[in-house]
Amino acid sequence: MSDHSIKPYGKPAGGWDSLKRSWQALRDEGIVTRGAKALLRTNQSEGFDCPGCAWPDRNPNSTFEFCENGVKAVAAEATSKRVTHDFFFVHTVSELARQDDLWLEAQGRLTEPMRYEPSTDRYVPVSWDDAFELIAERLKAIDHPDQALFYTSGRTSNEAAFLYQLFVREFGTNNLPDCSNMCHEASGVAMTEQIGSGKGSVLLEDFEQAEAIFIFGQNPGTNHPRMLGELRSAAKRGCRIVVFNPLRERGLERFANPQSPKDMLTGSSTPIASNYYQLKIGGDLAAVKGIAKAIIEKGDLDQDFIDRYTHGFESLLADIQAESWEVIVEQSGLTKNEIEEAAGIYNASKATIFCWGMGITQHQRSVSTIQMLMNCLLLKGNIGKPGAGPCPVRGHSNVQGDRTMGIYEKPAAEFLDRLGAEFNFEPPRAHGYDVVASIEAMLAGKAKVFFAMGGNFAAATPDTHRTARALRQCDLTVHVSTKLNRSHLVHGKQALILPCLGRSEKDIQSAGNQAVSVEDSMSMVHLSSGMKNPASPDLLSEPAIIARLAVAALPDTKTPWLDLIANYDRIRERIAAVIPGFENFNQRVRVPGGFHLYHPARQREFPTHLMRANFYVHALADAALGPESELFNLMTVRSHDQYNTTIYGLDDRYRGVHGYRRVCFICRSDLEKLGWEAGMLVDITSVWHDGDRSVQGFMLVEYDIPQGCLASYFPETNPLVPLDSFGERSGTPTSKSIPVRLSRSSATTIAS
Ligand SMILES: Nc1nc2c(c(=O)[nH]1)N[C@H]1C(S)=C(S)[C@@H](COP(=O)(O)OP(=O)(O)OC[C@H]3O[C@@H](n4cnc5c(=O)[nH]c(N)nc54)[C@H](O)[C@@H]3O)O[C@H]1N2
Ligand SMILES: Nc1nc2c(c(=O)[nH]1)N[C@H]1C(S)=C(S)[C@@H](COP(=O)(O)OP(=O)(O)OC[C@H]3O[C@@H](n4cnc5c(=O)[nH]c(N)nc54)[C@H](O)[C@@H]3O)O[C@H]1N2
Ligand SMILES: [Mo]
Repeated sequence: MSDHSIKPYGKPAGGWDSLKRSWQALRDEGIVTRGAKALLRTNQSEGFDCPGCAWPDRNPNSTFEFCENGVKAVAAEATSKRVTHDFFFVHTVSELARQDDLWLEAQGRLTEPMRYEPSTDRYVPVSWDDAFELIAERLKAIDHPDQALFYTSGRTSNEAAFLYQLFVREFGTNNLPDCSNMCHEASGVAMTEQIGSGKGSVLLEDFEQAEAIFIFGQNPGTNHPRMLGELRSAAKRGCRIVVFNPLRERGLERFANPQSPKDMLTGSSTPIASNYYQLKIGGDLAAVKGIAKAIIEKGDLDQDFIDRYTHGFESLLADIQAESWEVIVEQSGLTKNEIEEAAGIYNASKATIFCWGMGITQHQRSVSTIQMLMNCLLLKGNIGKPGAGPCPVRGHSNVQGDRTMGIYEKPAAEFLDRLGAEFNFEPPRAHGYDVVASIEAMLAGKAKVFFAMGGNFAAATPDTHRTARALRQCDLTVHVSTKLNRSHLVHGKQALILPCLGRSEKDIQSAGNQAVSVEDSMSMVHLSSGMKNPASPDLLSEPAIIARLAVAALPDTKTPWLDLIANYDRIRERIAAVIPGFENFNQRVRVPGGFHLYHPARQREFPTHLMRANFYVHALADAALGPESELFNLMTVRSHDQYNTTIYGLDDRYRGVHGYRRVCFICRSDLEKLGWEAGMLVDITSVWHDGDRSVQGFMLVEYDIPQGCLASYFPETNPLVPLDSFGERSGTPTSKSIPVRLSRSSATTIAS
């Protein structure tokens, strides 16, 4: 059990503590032997894809790749604990709603379909057929298909995602909000305009050849621990690793590889970052523009690449030359020397990878920032050559694949043409709602049925109280889920919980055991087949849930739904017919390790309107918060013991926090300025045009973070993110830059 303490972590990331914590996760879930066996089959050519992050597998035939947080994700799914109808009989929904997210998660796997019964405020058992009938009825009762919303979280397999979007479009809407809208949306928008593809172009082998790797706004030690293995090897061979992050993240400083016998037995470890730049929150646009300026002023451009492959260089040049260093320094929070030093490393490297995560994508100007990152890469021809290119590091294990399969509220016309031709229907053409627009539509009474394929919409989204009001106004909310979560308790007038199989479980359909496929962050597509017995005999697979719902809800469908799910090869044949790049899908996906989806930029092809890579000019706007402001800028991040809204424990080991989640990281000089002490409890209030929003009783933790910047955990701080504060053109909630003020809390104890 965790103690309650704050003590800086002096050890490298990884190491024995990582093994200890993994063992504890297995023990807590009561699965020491079974879980360990399941893990050995994670990310193997014959096993299942780790439900953790989207970082690619090194070698599908090698011994298993250990990852502490992968163990936690698998253990959470493989748990021996169960939520049965007895559980729901004992607890009313109002009672459950008073429990915290850690408790909800700890109750175990959902086991049978449940329907909310308002007269007793309880979930009661319902048969699968009745559940599908109820959804079909509610869908028929709305005036227009656009009054229904169909959310997806990125664990959904390619096969399930493809069927899901097909069902939704046959039903008649493009309302397919998904977790991407809150995640890497800006990367897709920015890169599609610039290089004609929204995906990263690098492969793992590029990490072996890069001379420099720049990491912007990403915390791989916690969120992509297997990436540290690549960074360790790169650092060992002299590759420069340059980090831009307001926080000192332990995993980016030093790493002891739990898979290296030498590291483990001798206690040795490897420094990761060669240079660490603690810029201001949201300072990246200015910092990267500064790097571009320094390169243009003093460095070597790849003029041949610029002439042959790009468009817009002259305008970029003029804009960057005119930019003032004072503004760059002011807005980035870095000195000119620091920026020039980073530019010097970039300039000297013949092959550079830029990685980025949520620290870049969850801001108002994320699209501009990513386009500036891409400008910088293009200036030196760092794309389409070994060891170089953009690497947006995706989150959920199949979030990239879900988009490829058509989970998108703004589908391309060609995609709809092909889908309609293959399935003999006329898909709707009007764009649908993204996540924020979905919440607004529910609030305005324009959307009345909310269906979620996975995820935890009520907790992951911004403006928690408003979102709750939105969901409660719905006629029906439905969640296809593996574990109990907040979204089951913040429900519509009618509500269903539909429990499904997890990745690690056998999926048996009439043609036998089925495998699904996923696409990782580097566009590798491979099979995933579970081998554990399902958590309950009453679970259905996600594809089966969609197919049976489609049969109930689409009386005129010409799609042979039940035939498709009898054997998932049939779904893959249809995917091959509709989605370019999936030709011979069934054969290619069975090659161990799968196959790589063609990425045009690797061949220096840029399918934009001019068939060239585009430079984009972005002015530095005035700083959102001036130096004299009383307000702080708050970023909401993940702790080491959580998977998004799934809370595994109360520790954030690498940041030295044990036993608490309601903490707020602040620097020494801000504490002194306020005359406050670490350990004091504060309320955090976000200040926005439509009024204040507050969360109470957060403990101040002194941390190495720039002045004026604060950090706290998500989802506890989601009530602070205003619904209409989202990224330009990405629509992504600005959960990494919330203007807040702190005040002494009237709370006397900190909630754990
Ligand atoms: N164990 C575990 N693994 C996960 C997840 C999880 O919750 N737990 N979530 C998955 C998902 S869906 C995703 S999207 C990824 C998320 O993985 P990350 O992108 O690493 O997400 P965050 O924890 O939000 O951390 C973002 C980092 O950005 C920094 N940052 C914040 N604001 C700024 C800024 O303005 N500029 C810069 N340069 N840095 C900034 C923060 O200090 C932090 O280090 O991880 C995936 N993997
Ligand atoms: N303030 C703030 N908010 C954020 C973020 C942030 O950094 N700060 N990050 C954003 C990001 S990057 C993301 S991706 C979103 C995440 O948003 P979501 O994807 O909606 O949330 P998760 O917490 O990943 O969803 C967890 C739930 O998924 C269900 N689940 C797990 N496995 C499966 C499965 O195999 N099938 C099905 N059907 N269900 C399953 C379980 O019931 C579990 O409770 O949150 C966003 N919200
Ligand atoms: Mo994400």
